[in-house]
Amino acid sequence: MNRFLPFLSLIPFAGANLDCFAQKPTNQPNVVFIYADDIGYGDISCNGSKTIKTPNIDKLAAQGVRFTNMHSAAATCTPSRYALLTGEYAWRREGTGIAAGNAGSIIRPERYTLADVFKNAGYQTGVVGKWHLGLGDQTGTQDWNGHITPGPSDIGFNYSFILAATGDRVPCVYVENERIFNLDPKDPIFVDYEKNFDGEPTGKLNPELLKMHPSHGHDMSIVNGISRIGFMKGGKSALWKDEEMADVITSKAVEYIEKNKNKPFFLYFATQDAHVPRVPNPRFVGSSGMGPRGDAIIEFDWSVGEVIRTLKKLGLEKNTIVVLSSDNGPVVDDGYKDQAVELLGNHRPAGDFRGGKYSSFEGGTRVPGILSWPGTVKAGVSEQLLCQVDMVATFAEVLKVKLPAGSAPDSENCMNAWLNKGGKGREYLVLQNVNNNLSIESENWKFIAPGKGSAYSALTNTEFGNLNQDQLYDLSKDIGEKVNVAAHHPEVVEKLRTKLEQIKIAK
Ligand code: NG6
Ligand code: CA
Repeated sequence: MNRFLPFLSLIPFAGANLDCFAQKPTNQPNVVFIYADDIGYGDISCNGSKTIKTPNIDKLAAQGVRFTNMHSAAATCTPSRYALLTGEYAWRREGTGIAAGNAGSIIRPERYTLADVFKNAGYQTGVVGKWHLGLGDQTGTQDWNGHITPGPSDIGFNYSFILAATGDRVPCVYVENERIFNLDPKDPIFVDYEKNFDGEPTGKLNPELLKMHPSHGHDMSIVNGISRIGFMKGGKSALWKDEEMADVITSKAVEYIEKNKNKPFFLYFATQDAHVPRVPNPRFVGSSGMGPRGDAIIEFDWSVGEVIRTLKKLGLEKNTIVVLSSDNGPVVDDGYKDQAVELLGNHRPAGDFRGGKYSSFEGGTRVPGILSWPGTVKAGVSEQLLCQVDMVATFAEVLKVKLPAGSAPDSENCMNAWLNKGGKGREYLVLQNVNNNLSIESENWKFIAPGKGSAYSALTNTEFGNLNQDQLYDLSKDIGEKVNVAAHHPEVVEKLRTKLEQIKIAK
């Protein structure tokens, strides 16, 4: 029998085999995940913003599925990103709170990640933009002038071009494949989160050197006329210019797509817009009429447009899934005097939701959510309860990758909801605010467990949602979480409290 096989394969299947080479099999779509920073549900026009216009995002939503109940797993960046990449709720792990710029790698090399799912399916995997998950082995011990390891390559990414942490934290440099980009070895870089370096100016002592002033915090080392969190010196040729950041990372994302156009690829493109400091490129300044925050959202929309334009140009549009979301809800004053408060006008960054970044209320985690896969995913709007923590299990299902035992413990396969095939989203979802207080949602009920921490921050003008008593909201009638109905529905409170306790001890 065997001796006929070579002959057989040449004749009847020859055409099919050639097709296979000409086109990637459709079970290997490219995936681009665009992750905004601090952009709220109500900041984009397809979600109802009348003030800020986001035509590129709107187009993506119109050709795909727009989710109205998509959540980041937490109301701040690091735990949301941790959950996204590992499929594990961050509150299960110590050390997953908002990371300092010199934090060690929070996701350890042995961890199975979203990038590994793609790698196991034979994909190229790249990350471009904001990282904020720590680098190197331990806090403060990185070799910033050498190989900063472990890093993204140890958790599944075979290309990385990232900000070490965030725009407002030192070191203010890009890191490409775990080495500082454009670093002159004759001008090494030094980083410290406890004390300043002798003779180096700070925002606190030298406000005359600043082009943007802090409103709270952010008064340490000055880079590009903006004072940051943490101290650094040296590395002059490597220092970023905030005005160019969107251009730099968008061009790296575009380059990555172009380079990998003939292979299946996964690109995690995490923009810095609209996190502080908000310093959009001069060509966007004034475009929103709302100051730097609005302009940064328009700049983000431009980045989205560049990615889509590139996919179209390369003929990859139909074979690429684009997912867009944000790492937490919006905040207006997050530490710089950038006129975001004064120029807000009628704009409502969180839409109809209460609270925002840092908060247990919906504004903290209910974020923009869009998935587009032209020709495969039917356009529409989905109200299913979804969370980014499910990307690991969901994309493992899309790609038919088997997850190793024990990996991604909180990630649920919601493929038929994400691909708008009529599938259900989550039955239960646990969410985390800035104080690590937990809430649980199910079937339009939202239970916020009693927790410590202040109810309100005057600095950021945010309601955190902390209270030392039960809170229950009926989201089917009260999307703005105005009326605490815990006393009227003790059975729902007990059911959700019990479920939350079970989820906490499980895994
Ligand atoms: C806060 C910062 C805020 C922002 C946030 C993290 C101060 C006063 N505030 O501590 O500006 O950086 O951390 O944001 O320092 S996140 O989106 O990366 O989680
Ligand atoms: Ca964020």
